[in-house]
Amino acid sequence: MKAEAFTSCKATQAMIEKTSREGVTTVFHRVREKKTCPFGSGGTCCRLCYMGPCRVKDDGQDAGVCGATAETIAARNFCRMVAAGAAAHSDHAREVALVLLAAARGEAPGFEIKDEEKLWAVAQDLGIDPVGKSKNQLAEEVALKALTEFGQQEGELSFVRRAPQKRQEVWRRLGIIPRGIDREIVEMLHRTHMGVDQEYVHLMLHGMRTALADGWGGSMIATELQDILFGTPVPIRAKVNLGVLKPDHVNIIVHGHEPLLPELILLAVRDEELLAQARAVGAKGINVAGICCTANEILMRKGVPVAGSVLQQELAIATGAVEAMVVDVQCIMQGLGQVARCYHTELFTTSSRARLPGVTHLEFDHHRGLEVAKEIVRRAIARFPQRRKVEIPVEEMDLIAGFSHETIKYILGGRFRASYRPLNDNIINGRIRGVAAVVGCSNPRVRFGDLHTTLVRELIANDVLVLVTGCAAINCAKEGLLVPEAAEMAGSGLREVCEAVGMPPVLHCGSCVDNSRLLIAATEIVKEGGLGEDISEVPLCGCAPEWMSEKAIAIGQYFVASGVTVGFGVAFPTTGSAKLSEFVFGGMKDYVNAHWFYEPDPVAMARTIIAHIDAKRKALGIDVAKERVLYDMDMRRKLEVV
Ligand code: NFS
Ligand code: SF4
Repeated sequence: MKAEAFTSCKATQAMIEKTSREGVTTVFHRVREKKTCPFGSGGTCCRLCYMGPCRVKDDGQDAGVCGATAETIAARNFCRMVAAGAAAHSDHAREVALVLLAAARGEAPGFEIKDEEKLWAVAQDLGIDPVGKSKNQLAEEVALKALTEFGQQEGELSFVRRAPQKRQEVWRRLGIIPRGIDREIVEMLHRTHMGVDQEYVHLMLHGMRTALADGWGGSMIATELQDILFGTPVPIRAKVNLGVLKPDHVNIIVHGHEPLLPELILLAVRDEELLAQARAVGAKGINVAGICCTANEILMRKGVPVAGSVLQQELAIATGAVEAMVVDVQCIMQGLGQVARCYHTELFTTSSRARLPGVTHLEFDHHRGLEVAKEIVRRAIARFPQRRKVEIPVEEMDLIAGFSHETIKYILGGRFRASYRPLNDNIINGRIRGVAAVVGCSNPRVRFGDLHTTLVRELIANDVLVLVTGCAAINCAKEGLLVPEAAEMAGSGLREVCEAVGMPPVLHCGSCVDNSRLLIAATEIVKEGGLGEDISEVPLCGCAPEWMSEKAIAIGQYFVASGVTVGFGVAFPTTGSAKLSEFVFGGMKDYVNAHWFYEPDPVAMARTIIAHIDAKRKALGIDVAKERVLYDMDMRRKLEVV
C-alpha cells in the first residue's frame, strides 16, 4: 500500500512500509478493510434496546420499533458520547485527586506537592482558606474537597465560579450548571436509556450540562491537581517524532493519559543501580519518550521527548527499538498487543481499570508506585539484548511547549507585570486577529497530521494566534510549527508580536484535559477588559479537524456551551438527522451564543474560523479592513527548509 496516501510525515511513512514488509498489521492496514456504516456515522443507528437494533431513515416517516425518530436517536447517541468523554476525563481526575490525597498524607512515596502557589490559588477557588495551614494540610483539604465535587448531589461545581459572570448567568437561566460530576454523567446515561428522554433539545441541554461537568469540573480538576503535584508548566524546549528513540539506549515509551506512574518512571531511570544494569547489557543509558497525552503531560513539565501522536503508537514498537511500552487508560489500541508480539517489546498495562489480552499487567498502586516503576525499568533493560529488525526513522523536530495560561500571562505581560493586557491590546489593535484552539485526535480516515498543519499554517498566515493541545499539538510540532522561527510563516502583525516576545505563533497548552486551561485563558481575556463581557464575544474559535474520540465530542460540547464556536472535520455524528444538525449547527446559538460546524476541508475550515473571528471583531467594533492571505506555494516551500 502507498504510505504517502496516509500522511506526509516521513517517519510514519517509513514505519508503515516497514510493517507492511514484515507482515505486521497496524491501524493503517485495518482502516482500509473497514467500511463505515452511514447510519452509524450519521448518528441514526440505535441499539439501545433489543426490540432493535434500529437503523432509522430521516424521511419524516421512518422510526425505530419504539417510535423513536431520527433526531431522538442521533441526540441520544451524541449525548452518550459526551457522557463517555466526560467520564474518561473525570475518572482520570479522580485518580489524580486520590494520589494528591495520599501524597499529602505521606502515603505515596515519590510524590510531593511541587507547586504551592497553585495549591493556594486552587484552595481559594474551592472555598478553602489557606492561611495558617501547612502545605500538606492544605493539600489534604484540597484533595478531599475535589473528591466531593464528584459525588455532590445538589448545588454547583466550585470551578463554575471561575467563569465570567455573564456566562454563569446564561447557564443558570438554562438550568445547566452542573451539580456533581458523577451525577450529570449518570443522569445522561439514564435519560438516554430506552424510553426516557425523547425530546432532542431537552437531551442536548443535559448534554451541555454533562459537558460542563467535564470542562469546568473533571478536566479542570485533573489539570489543576496535576500542576500542584508536578508543577505548573513553563516554556521548555524538547524534541518530537520517532527519531527521538535512541539506537544505543534502552527505550521506554509511556503512553496513555495519567502522568502519575510516568513521573515515577522518570525518577527510576535516574537510579544509579538501574543505570549500571543498563550499561551491563551494552546500553549507553535509558531513554524515556511519550505517546499521546501522557507525552504531552511530561513534555509540558519536564521536556521529555515525544515519540508521536495516537496513530504512531504501533509504529513506535515497529521500530524494533522499544524495550518496554507502559500504558494506562484511553486511546490505547488493542492492536498494540499483536504488534508487540512481533518484536521484542514488553507491553505493560498498569491501571486497575484497563487490561489487554495477552499483555503483562503490573498494577500501579500509588502506595508503592516507585517499586512498580523500577520493576518496569528492570524488565525493559533485560529486553535490550533481544533487539532485532531495528530501524529508527531519522525524523525529529525541535519544539517549545509549556504554555499554561499562567505562562501566557507572564510571557506577554512580563515577569513583573503578568497580565493579559498586552494580548488584549494586540487583539484590539488588530496585530493579532483572534485566537484559534486547534485540538484533538488524529484519524486514519483522513490524511494524518496534514489537516492540522494545513489549517494552522493558514491561520497564522492570517494573524490568528493558535493554541494547540492533544495529538493536534504533537502533529503541529512535528512539522516545525512550535518554534519561534515559525513566526516567519505568520502574517506581519502576529509575526511582530511573536518576535517581540520570542514566542512561537502556535502555543502548546498541553494534554486534552488541559483544554480546561483554554477556558481559563478565555476567561482571563474577558476579565482583562475591552473584548466584551462574555467568552462568546471574544474573537476566538475552536476546532478538531482530525477527531475520533468521544472525549473530543465532550470537549467540543463544553466549548460550545461555554460560548466558543467549534468546528469538527472527518464526519459528524448528527448528520443523519436534519433536525438535530440544524440545532447543533445553528439553533444552539439561541441558547449559548455559540454553535458547532462541520467542515472536512482544512482550508475551508480556516476560512470559516477567520470569518467567525472577523464577525466577532465587527460586533466589538474593532474590525479593521484586512485582506485574507492565502498560504501560497512559495510560503509552503520556504517552510520545508525550516
Ligand atoms: Ni485527546 Fe489525548 Fe490524542 Fe485524541 Fe487520544 S491522546 S485525550 S483523545 S487521540 S487527542
Ligand atoms: Fe429501536 Fe427504540 Fe430500541 Fe432504539 S430504543 S433500538 S429505536 S426500539
